[in-house]
Amino acid sequence: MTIRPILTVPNPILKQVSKPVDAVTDETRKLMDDMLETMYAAPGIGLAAIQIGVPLNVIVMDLARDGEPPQVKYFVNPEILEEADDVMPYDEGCLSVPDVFETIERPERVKLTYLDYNGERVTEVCEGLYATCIQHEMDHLKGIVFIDYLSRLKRERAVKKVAKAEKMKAVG
Ligand code: K1U
Ligand code: ZN
Repeated sequence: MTIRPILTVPNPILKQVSKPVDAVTDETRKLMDDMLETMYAAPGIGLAAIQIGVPLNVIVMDLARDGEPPQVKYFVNPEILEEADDVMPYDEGCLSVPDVFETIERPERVKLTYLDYNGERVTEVCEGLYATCIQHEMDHLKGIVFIDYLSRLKRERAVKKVAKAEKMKAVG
């Protein structure tokens, strides 16, 4: 498994719309393995393939808290079938916008269908953080980053903060 670099805003690749996967193959599984390793190393609780520069509809997630056994989930070609009218606010972060957290409201429950690691179809209802995280990750597949929901001022401030932190990292 390989840890791959995570793209950060304002990289234009993050704006790309990802494409469906034709079939879940060993190549797809290798991508998912690398994504999981990359997500754990960051560390994060979710990752979309476009965040490592691969424009495919693939997401990995593990919402287990410290000390809990892993709850790894793999999503290929996820689709939301239904969403609740009620919304839930959550202080979201994003590995592509490091050290920026903002409250975003999303439907608190969604019905989801996707292919798993073995290419089997799964349809389930998710709620709470699971619902928030899958919607955040599915936004990445559409080229949307959570700061796109903020005011222009807040978004530009977030992008500047990331650029400044990366400049500082580069000069050591
Ligand atoms: O960049 C990403 O898409 C991953 C992102 C997922 C997410 C977090 C919160 C709300 C919605 C989606 C992250 O994982 S940010 C890092 C994070 O939340 C975290 C990191 C370590 C421990 C616990 C949480
Ligand atoms: Zn994100």
